[in-house]
Amino acid sequence: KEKRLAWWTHDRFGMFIHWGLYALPARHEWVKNREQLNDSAYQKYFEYFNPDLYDPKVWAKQAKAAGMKYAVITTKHHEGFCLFDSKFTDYKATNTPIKKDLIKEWVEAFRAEGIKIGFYYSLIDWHHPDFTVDRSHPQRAKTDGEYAALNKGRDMSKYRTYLHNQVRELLTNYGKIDILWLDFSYPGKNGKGHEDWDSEKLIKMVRQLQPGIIVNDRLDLKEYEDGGDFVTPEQYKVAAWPTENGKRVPWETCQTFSGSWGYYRDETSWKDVKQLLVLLIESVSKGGNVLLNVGPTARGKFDARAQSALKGMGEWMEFNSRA
Ligand code: FUL
Repeated sequence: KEKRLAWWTHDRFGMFIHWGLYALPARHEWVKNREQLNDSAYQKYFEYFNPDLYDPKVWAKQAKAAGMKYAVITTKHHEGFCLFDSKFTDYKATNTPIKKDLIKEWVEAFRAEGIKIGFYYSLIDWHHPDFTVDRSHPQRAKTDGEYAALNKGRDMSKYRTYLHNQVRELLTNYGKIDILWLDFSYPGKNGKGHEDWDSEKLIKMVRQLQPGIIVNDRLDLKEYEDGGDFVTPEQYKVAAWPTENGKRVPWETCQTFSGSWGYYRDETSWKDVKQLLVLLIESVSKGGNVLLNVGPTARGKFDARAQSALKGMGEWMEFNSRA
């Protein structure tokens, strides 16, 4: 594990990218859930998804100039929409007006800049017809009877197969992948995420398909032999090097510029460059990594506030001799 993590521990600083249909409403990547939108209300974002200004080469240059050495992009977030071309769904970028596998171009552009490649993939899926409707689903109900009616005909084992198939595609069709960042925000039905997703089998497949890949800790496999390679404290400044059973563990804090992960146009709580640098320095000084998130706009650009924050960090990096 230490050997696998050596480059990552050395590199310390990466870019997170949350991009999906939620960039269109531009008010949080959880918008479907928060506003309890059903599939047909959400469909317009699919029909109008057309990032005409998308040029991942520009993103990659901006990441590199900021001193970032790896990047992790949402291939699918909780909304279920796939930025990549998958055989197992129609709910993907190739079927929107942009008509392209956006992940393919992204991988090529970031690799060309020498940036390591990471895929985020959501274990949760608010679009898949077999995914269980529970209290954390956009279609949540009020009574047990209503839940039973909503879940009639839904078969989580079919979703599980879909999820395994898609992870296999991601780890087969895009060359060497350096990081897999799986995400649940709530631990599945009855708090048994690892059963819903068959996480044990999943991580075995991942290791087999991409020897050398590093995987985060969100598979709900805490008590298992292989629960992933590093822990992922989210949105807080870690006060001391985190430990498990008295041993220091590898960790990475993921952080946003403002609050949401997806593009949120009207958010005004943006951190300034000094806050971001302090976050980075404090994290590194306690043995951690920082994965700093950008939520690109629906047209495929980084917001001007993100660009200037990245530039500010890059100036500091250059001054401190980080190539
Ligand atoms: C959370 C998700 O629910 C957020 O939307 C975001 O992706 C964050 C990194 O992980 O659990």
